[in-house]
Amino acid sequence: MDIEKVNSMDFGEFVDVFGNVIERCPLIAAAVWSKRPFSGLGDLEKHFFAFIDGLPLSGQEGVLRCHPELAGRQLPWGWLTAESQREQSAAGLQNLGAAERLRFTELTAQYRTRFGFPFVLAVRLSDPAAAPRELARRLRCPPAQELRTALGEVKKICHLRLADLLGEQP
Ligand code: 2AL
Repeated sequence: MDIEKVNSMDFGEFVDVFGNVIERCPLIAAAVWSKRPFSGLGDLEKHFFAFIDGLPLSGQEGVLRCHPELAGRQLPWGWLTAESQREQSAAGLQNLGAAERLRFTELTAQYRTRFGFPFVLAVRLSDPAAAPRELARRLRCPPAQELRTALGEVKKICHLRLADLLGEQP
């Protein structure tokens, strides 16, 4: 799909196509539609990112809370969005050994308790061995810093999903 096609979309089509580039946040796509025309992928994603950056803290935490937990076990496919399902499956977290999986699940629970939102990582840019290490490292970060890191991961996921939709190299 090229950018002319994107610019020609009516509101409903745009939200249908881009409604999940930020996980479970079609409202953001609904707002971004007003910013067209877009000159390309970079311009389009800039508006998604600006919307997130402009949210109050409660809204930014809300965006993070819309993400499913990363699963180090057999995934409950039913409640994952198609994009999330593909990404988590490709990440191979379910291939972790039993002890690593248990540790990963424990750490994700600790992370949610500490920060109040789920651990978010752009898993397509990571590998199964790196994800638990990254989780353990980020668990020790100060909350304000971790919020910025987590939103950065949301933006990476958004970039990859937009690149897929536009048929571009990420
Ligand atoms: C996800 C997801 O659904 N896709 C991805 O790359 N990361 N979720 C998460 N909690 O990090």
